[in-house]
Amino acid sequence: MNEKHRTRVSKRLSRHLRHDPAGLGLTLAPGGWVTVAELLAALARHRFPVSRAELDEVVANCAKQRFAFDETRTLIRASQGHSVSVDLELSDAVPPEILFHGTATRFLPSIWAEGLRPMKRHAVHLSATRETAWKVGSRHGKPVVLTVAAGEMAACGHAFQVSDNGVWLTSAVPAEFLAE
Ligand code: HQG
Repeated sequence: MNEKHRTRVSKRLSRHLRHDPAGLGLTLAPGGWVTVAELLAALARHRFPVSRAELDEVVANCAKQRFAFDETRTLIRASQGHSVSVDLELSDAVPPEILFHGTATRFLPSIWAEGLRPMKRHAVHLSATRETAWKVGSRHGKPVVLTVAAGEMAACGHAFQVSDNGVWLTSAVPAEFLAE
């Protein structure tokens, strides 16, 4: 499989496992899981055939580890990034003292006014490193990295979870916990 095709398959998986399972006639089970067999059958029905070996290759080669199998390797899910309402059934975790959020400068006025909101996703996504946050912010325009006082937030009762691929999730970040 060449890289171009891997990227096509990965984008298609993101679309259906994060945003539009119904477009393939799928429903995400609790945890965000679908069975691999149903996913592959649905993709084939929609003229996008992917073999099990190709799926394994895409999951293994994704630099951001966007997708994960369960321990039986019969279920698959997106590790984060969902816009459909989903309970990933992740346990609450104690965040590091500081986390980072990369965004575009044009969003700052609104962010200072109302804090970070999940917007179209099910949670606010936070990065463990400034570098990753910078890359995330660059996707939206002129990047800026905000620091999030995650330790203080946790002490105030805000819950955090960490996805299988190391992205920190929380439902909202009030502006008082943010700094530029
Ligand atoms: C911004 C990628 C105005 C927020 C990445 C962001 C990540 C506000 C944008 C994952 C706001 C939403 C998620 C407010 C937040 N007013 N703008 N109150 N609150 N925003 O794409 O965090 O490559 O939904 O700052 O690596 O950029 O897809 O979220 O700029 O982990 O695997 O609204 O997606 O992963 O944008 O990215 P997004 P995100 P993948």
